Amino acid sequence: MKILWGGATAASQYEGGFEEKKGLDTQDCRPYLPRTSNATEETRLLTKEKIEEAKKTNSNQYYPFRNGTKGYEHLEEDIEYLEELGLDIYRFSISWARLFPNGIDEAPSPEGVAYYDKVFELLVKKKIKIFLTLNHYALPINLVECYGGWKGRECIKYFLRFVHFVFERWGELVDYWLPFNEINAGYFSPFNGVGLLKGEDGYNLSEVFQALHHQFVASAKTIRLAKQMKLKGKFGSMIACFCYYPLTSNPEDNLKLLFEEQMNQWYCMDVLSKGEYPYYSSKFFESKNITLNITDEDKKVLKENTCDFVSISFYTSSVITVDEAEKTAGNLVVSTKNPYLKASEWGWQIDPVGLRTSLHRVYERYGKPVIVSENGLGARDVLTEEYKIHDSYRIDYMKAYYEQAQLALLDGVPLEAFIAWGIIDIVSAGSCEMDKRYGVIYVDADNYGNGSYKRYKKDSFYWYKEFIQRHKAGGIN
Ligand code: BGP
Repeated sequence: MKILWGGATAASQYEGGFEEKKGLDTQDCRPYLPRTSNATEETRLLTKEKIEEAKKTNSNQYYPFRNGTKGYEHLEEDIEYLEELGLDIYRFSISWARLFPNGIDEAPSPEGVAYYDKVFELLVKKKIKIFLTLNHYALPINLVECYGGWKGRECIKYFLRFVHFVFERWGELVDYWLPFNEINAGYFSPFNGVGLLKGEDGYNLSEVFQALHHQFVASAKTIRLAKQMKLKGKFGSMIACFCYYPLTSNPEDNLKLLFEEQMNQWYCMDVLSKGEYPYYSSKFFESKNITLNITDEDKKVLKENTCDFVSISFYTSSVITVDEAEKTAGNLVVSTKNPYLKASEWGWQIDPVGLRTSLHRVYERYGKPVIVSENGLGARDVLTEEYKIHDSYRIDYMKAYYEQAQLALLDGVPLEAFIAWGIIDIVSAGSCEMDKRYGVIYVDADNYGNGSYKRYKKDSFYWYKEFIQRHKAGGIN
């Protein structure tokens, strides 16, 4: 078995093209705030007032997701870079608000349809396989205002309308489908994940879990629709995966780890993969006074439409302790520092071996093919006067993680694809910065949207290209 090597972007972080009759979505309302210790938190916790500000035409905030990295304008050139890299597979997402600006529109916007027609046409022409994320965080803001985001059951109906159109138009062209990006983010980052606004007392957990329930049902109904329409692609679920370690051998650390891992990491995938709520969820709901509206029809649709493959984003691992300990940042979460690991400038602890362990854990738990749908190093790159980017740190990172992924395959984990995150530089989902770059292709833009937006190949571009070629020729590198 050979791993498909890929690269990914997400519509809100990459496309831009805000003026092209696209509807306003949740990501378009997040301003860039210069980073202080809590700036990233600030920008992820949107309130009604902040949305009002974002809707003003004369707001003096800069909203970076409205520009992305101007993929809308650079599409053909970018896909040529992907072809030159030799990518087997490209993961991208469709912007719901580009197709259905208000989320509830009867018919899609012709401009949006024309843009995605072009994306699919180019990828098919270049023979690059397609991994399509139907919803990568961004939700039309109208659905937040009318229904409170995914806590409103109505979102299921409108999501299915959007999905039905995508299936009819491009359904035959997609190899792998993902209804929701990092679905567990709905729990630890409710604005990003399920479009909930933060009230004065924070988030109401019943609403958070009701919203997640609606996404589970939407995901299962998406799979049911695909079966009815006899689509050929495989359907997956995806979580942000962390590989938890207890800080010490104190049994209390280990027990706490078990509970954190269940609710933070496995919960959503347990539902989507096994088709029912896991045994541990009732006790958790009871302890937090969470009440949910789950109908018999919901239960049936979940049971009958589980996913075909499981996928993870893996950047960093987490450490759990019942005691006070030094903290560091992670993918939309805060974790305890691991004394054995180095971290990126953004505090994300680098743990390639943790990836191998996690691939085992995921396969052993679900017994389904596995995909790494995101991995990469967010780093500050320098464009030299000769227009070069010497990112040896990124090459080291990629080598280390890719080696562990291949070892997991040799161990027997059916790893079908490994997809490098942000293959072309894009705006950071967590911190809204341009400075935090993942790409092997550099985009000349800064945190405030200044720059030529020209593309340049980084040293890692040449490294990845050779790696893929070696892999095509002989399997394991
Ligand atoms: C995941 C998201 C991506 C992405 C990545 C890196 O949570 O699915 O959208 O951006 O993490 O995170 P960041 O951009 O915050 O560095």
